[in-house]
Amino acid sequence: MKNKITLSLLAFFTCTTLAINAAETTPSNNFKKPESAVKYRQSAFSLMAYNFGDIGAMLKGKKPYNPASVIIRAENVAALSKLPLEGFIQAEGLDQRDALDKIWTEKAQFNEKMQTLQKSANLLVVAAKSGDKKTVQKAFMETGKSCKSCHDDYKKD
Ligand code: ASC
Repeated sequence: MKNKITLSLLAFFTCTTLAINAAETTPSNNFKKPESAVKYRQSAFSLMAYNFGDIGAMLKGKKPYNPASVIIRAENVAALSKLPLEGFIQAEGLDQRDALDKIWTEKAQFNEKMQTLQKSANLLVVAAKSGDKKTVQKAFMETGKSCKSCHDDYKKD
């Protein structure tokens, strides 16, 4: 009985702590003006494309394949993939650049796609650390698919 109570308490505190940590990972935004949000997300996407693109260049043989560089690039992509979502805000008269309006009416689906990107980028890090080029190739394609899936639905072409 005592053990059961201890376990329940432990489960309760663990869940509460996890919930608090999850809330901490999505800070409320600190943009001074709405345009800064657009700039922020576009910068994150640019940096992601640069780092992701370099893995692509190595996989395609456009430059020598360097497993240590792939790990660094993949870690950068994974960290950067957490950033853009914060920059998707709505404001009166804000030029949303290449973001389609339906992002706002389908925000839950959009958020989910951003999470899929984050998950695939995390798997790209795992793949990179395996040191196996074929595994990296597969994870790279999966991450690229996550990018494309969101572009197809939510990006002006
Ligand atoms: C890239 C890049 C993207 C994605 C996308 C994948 O290298 O800049 O936006 O991959 O093209 O389909």
